[in-house]
Amino acid sequence: MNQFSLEGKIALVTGAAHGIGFAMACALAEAGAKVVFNSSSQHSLDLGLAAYKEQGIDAKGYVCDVTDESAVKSMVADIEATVGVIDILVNNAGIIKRIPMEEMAVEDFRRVVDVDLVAPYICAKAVIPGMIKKRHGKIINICSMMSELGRETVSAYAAAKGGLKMLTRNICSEYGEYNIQCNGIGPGYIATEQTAPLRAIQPDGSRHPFDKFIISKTPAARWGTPDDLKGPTVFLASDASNFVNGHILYVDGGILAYIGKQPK
Ligand code: NAP
Ligand code: GCO
Repeated sequence: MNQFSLEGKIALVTGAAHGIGFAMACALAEAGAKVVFNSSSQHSLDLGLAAYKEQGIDAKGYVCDVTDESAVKSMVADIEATVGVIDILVNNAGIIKRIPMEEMAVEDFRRVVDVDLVAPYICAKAVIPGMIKKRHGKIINICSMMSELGRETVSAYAAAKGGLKMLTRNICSEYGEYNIQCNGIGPGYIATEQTAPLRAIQPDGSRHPFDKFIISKTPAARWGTPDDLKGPTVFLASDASNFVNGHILYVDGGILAYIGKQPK
């Protein structure tokens, strides 16, 4: 028996038209799962559907704002009616606003917390009843380096991703007895749209100072790619992790283990 097989499983990956979510959803499909995803707009959904098709994956997509509880409930009800009860939820949709805390509007802070923390709660709440009935479920919350570390300008994001780490442990605590495992993945610095501003080539053609900073802070000496998240996602979605619960798996090229490059 292949403990990593996801044959017959149904996976909902939020915000998976592109970036990390897309790579994780492709990995789940490659392991045998039926993939369902959502986007925040029709335009992004259409691009996502075309991208899955190009990979030979028959994914089902919805336009759904994950912060809207009634929209999430309708999406989950439709998935259950047309595809089946969800076995795997990956809470991936997320945003960041890089603004010094004293300049940030409270509405911006609230929006980040809404998308990055409240929405994973809304989505988990919507799928847990089906998982309880099935006595099987895997919930994977996409956390961050900022679940452990702070840095200038990302107060709301760090607060939300730190909260998401604790929501992960709480879902594990509350629903572990129903054979539901809730774990987190904490990606390091991954080259996607979200981090593009931190890697932008400077007007004089040089690399962004933050880009150099990240390389020096990462023992692997590179940015991660969305594909680096594929194996960890399949592991946490599969029977191979049935006794792994409430854990955050950091996939960071070693950032959290490292004090940084010593001066020469
Ligand atoms: P990305 O390319 O910007 O993708 C973010 C996704 O979230 C998009 O698909 C977007 O939908 C979706 N989304 C945002 N707000 C939404 C809403 N209200 N409703 C529904 N969907 C929404 O970012 P990424 O780098 O792949 O990040 C994915 C996740 O990993 C995020 O949670 C992020 O915080 C986390 N993360 C990223 C890194 C990194 O270095 N890149 C590191 C650690 C953690 P659309 O399809 O409409 O665009
Ligand atoms: C930032 C980055 C991070 C990463 C990631 C780190 O501005 O510091 O965007 O937040 O996206 O979440 O794990």
